[in-house]
Amino acid sequence: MKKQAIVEKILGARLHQSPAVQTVSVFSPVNIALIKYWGKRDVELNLPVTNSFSLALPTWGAHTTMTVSEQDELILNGKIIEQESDFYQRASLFLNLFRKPAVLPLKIEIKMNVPVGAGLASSAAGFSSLLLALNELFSWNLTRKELSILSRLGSGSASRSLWMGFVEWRAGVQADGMDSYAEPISGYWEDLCVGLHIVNASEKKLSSREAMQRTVDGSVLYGAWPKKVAHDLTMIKQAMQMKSFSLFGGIAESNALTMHATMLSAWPPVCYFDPETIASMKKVWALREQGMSIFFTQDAGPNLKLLFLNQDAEVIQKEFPGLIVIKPFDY
Ligand code: 2P0
Repeated sequence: MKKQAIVEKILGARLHQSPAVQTVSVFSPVNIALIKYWGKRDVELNLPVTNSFSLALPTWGAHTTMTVSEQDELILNGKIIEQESDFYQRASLFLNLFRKPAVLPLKIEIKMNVPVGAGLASSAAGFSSLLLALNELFSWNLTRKELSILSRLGSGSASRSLWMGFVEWRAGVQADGMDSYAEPISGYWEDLCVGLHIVNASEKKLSSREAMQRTVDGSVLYGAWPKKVAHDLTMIKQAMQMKSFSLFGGIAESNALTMHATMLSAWPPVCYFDPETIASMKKVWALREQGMSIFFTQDAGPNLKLLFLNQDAEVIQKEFPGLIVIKPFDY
């Protein structure tokens, strides 16, 4: 198994250490991709076809407590997760990579303050928090780069959830993915706001993992995606450095729409738009026509993340009742 080989390569003899403490608590933020990760060059190792670029939401994410216990137990927002569920299975497979030679029973309590499985990056925060917790429990002292590589084995986007602010995950070229990890990108943007516009908080029916693969396998438009990402990545970093918000927001929105276009052209088609998603997009476009600087991005779910500057926050909150306004650099 390729994943196990990576874990052994990075942890070496540390893999057989006993826990240094009995319980730890950690936090990982969710990260919103502005230039998306969509498509894998290696499915088992979650190695991406392209780089991606994200922004962390500092106080939103997974608060995870891990305790050495009598038996495995996974509790999400106060609810015991059944062993048969996809989430339990994925988490368990991930944890077992690090529990050698025998499985050390763990009680894991995750408190997630964003809706789970609704395209709000809960898996990124969840898996990175599991790895951060293991790192502390066993006192492995892993570097951020190593944490990023290992979090990726749980969920690709988790590789970006180890920093605040802007982050770029480099696709890398090596077959073992030792050069595929994320790094922080300097750029402080005090006025930048992200608005979580939740139109439907229920769990999606089609996982992003499956949707991504279906797109790579069957979308005639997917061939254009890597070129689009390369262009958008260069441009958005320039826009960030120049603090040109209209350029920045426009690139993010265009990148998200192009990703969804590749999904729509897959067969069977993948569609994460609800009627309310489209209505909200149209509202954003209408506001722009009226001169307001507002853009959106959308992931593998019907909810929108609005991008705007602090000076417009009050007006935008009135236009989108219930909007959760987050200042990514105010922490
Ligand atoms: C992203 N998404 O860049 C993109 C945009 C969804 C849309 O990363 O299979 O849960 O675990 O590597 O990380 C969601 O995919 O997928 C995702 P796996 P993941 O945020």
